[in-house]
Amino acid sequence: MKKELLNIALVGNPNSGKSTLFNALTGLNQKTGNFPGVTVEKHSGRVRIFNPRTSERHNVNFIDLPGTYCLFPKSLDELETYKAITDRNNDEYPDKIIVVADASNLKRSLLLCLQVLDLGIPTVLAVNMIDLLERSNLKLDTVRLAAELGIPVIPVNSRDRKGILELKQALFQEQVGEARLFEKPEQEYPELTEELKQHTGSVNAYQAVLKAANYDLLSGESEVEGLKQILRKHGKTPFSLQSEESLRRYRMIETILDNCINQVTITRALDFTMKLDAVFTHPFWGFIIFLSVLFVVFQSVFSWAELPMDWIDNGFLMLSEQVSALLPAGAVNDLITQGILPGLGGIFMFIPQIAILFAFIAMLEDSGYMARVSFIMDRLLRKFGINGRSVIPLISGVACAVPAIMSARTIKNRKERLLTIFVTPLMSCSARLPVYTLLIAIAVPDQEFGFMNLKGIIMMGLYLIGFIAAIGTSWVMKWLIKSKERSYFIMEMPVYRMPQLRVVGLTMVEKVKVFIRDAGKIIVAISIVLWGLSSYGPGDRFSKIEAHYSDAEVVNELGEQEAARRMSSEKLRNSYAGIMGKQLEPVIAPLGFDWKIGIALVTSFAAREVFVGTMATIYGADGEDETGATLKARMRNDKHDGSGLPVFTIAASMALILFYAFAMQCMSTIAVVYRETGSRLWPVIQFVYMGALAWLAAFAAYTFLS
Ligand SMILES: Nc1nc2c(ncn2[C@@H]2O[C@H](COP(=O)(O)OP(=O)(O)OP(=O)(O)O)[C@@H](O)[C@H]2O)c(=O)[nH]1
Ligand SMILES: [Mg+2]
Repeated sequence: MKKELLNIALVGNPNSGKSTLFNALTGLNQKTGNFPGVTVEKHSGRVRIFNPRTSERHNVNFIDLPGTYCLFPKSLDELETYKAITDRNNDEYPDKIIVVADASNLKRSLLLCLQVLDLGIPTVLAVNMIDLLERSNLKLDTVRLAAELGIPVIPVNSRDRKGILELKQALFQEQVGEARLFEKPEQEYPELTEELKQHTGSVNAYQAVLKAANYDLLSGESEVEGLKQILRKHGKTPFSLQSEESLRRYRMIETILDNCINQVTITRALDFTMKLDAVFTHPFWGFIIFLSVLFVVFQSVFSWAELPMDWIDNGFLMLSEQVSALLPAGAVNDLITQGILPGLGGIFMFIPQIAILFAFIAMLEDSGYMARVSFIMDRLLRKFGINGRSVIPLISGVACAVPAIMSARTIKNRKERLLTIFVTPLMSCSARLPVYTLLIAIAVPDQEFGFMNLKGIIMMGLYLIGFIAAIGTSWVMKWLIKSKERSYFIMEMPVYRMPQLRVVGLTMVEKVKVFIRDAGKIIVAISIVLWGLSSYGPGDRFSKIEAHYSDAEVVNELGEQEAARRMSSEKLRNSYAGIMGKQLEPVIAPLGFDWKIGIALVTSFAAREVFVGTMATIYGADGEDETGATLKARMRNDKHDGSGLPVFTIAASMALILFYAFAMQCMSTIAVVYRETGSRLWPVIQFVYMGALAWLAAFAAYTFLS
């Protein structure tokens, strides 16, 4: 019987260290960060745990949940937690719960803890961040607290993995399961409770009352109607039930804590935090510091990555040459050395930039600075229909729109949440980075202004343009969506912490792995298809071209090299891919794009970064004379068919950059918007809107600059 799977859920206030503890318990690598609302979805992980009492091993499924302040959920992430621990029909309904409390914020943590205890699920209290208490003068009597609550209370430090073993053992202590109940609805309002118990079919009185206090979250029409009537009959509302209960609980908690804590002083961490915040959240200096932080990030992404990027780029070139010499000449050789390897090389050279970008974001998140940015941006964003809560989705959008859109779950106001979801994909994500970098390298000259680099400045400008487009769009949209909900911004400011090298390093490695895997997969597939499409053409076009250019007279006139070059570029133009690109020309010619760019636009609809791989494949298939030249050089030397003018002029490159800045070229984002809004309309509007914006911006840039 003991062999079956035990579900153990981690429940606690936001930012109390649940995910850190989850990682310590399971050895997994869930995302953590020093601001409330990091986890917005439940995650689980299985391990075997040794029970010292019976010497048996148990299969345990630990469940990490989004943070919540109490069991009266106000946002989607809190609702997820509420459902996970109150809905008996869910697969992972917990057999036991670990309440994770932040030791420096015990009072508030205990409110949730008492509510959980009254649900009647066996519970252990983990008092986390005990290191913060130890550093201050505060003494917590955990033995006494355990006696007051009737459950095991284990001090832990999840960050340094202290107390984890004790916590695991406590899960199997006798005491678990004999907790005392705190709310007594049967005494408080006997008749109401009895009716609610009957109506909901719940044996536990508190669960019945909780359901009534949250009836607006239920979906069953008839059940809700019934609950409404019962409450009306007894002169109660969900709000009155919620506030009366919280008041009673806080009174109890005061007494409990008086007995367990010896002295209340400000902790040193808090003191330090207050001093830093005087500057970081200052209405003027706060902004200046934020802008400087951004500046340093972009300059570093650009300059530190330059050297390793060149190494990777050249490494792949050498690899192609080696492989080409090794394999027998023929179609397979061409496919690998002109299709797949250039495609992969084109994208893998961006690993250094992606790694640096993610390392910076991880540091901002882990230090607690992100919450301050939300605070200083709140006033500004309000004018545009969103608020400080939207900062986290917007800034995470710089890494990737998919998790960023999910993090909008913490936004309580529905309208603000929709607006945030709508505009987040306009922020420049890391998939745009390769496209920008390549095009900037082609179009922008190397120039230093003191310690600043022109390319870095343009890159930063592009991020700024993304942000301006996002808030501008939000400003327009705010007039279109109706809402009567009040908007407010409450976010707890966590104490500052030194970012952990391990967390930053792991995030970096993890993100690079995902990037290589995801991009690698699509790029190999697309390179193969694209190579096929660009190496073959309809009918006898190819054989005619070959015949023409192998004619002795033509070869004599042009010279051997030039004839070969013209032949392959003629072939590409007449290949299936070339014909496809040509068909697009009427739409994209006004933007200064030729048919080769047209091909890249088509392939990168699945994901933007495919642009670079496609360019590498196309320019690999074109022009024999330049083998050994990098993609950058080949693109820079490319000429328009008729006029012989360069393809990648400043005007056309800028137009292309802006197109990629605004167009919605990401399947994963479309899918996640659909999932998070539960509507097909939103992703469709977003796709059309961003496409139109992209076209117009590119058109304006091209017309203006040329
Ligand atoms: N000093 C100290 N810091 C900790 C400890 N446990 C976690 N932290 C830090 O607290 C912050 C929050 O940790 P998370 O694990 O993301 O918190 P969470 O409860 O999962 O937060 P949400 O998912 O937002 O609800 C991180 O910066 C952790 O490094 C601890 O025992 N001591
Ligand atoms: Mg978490």
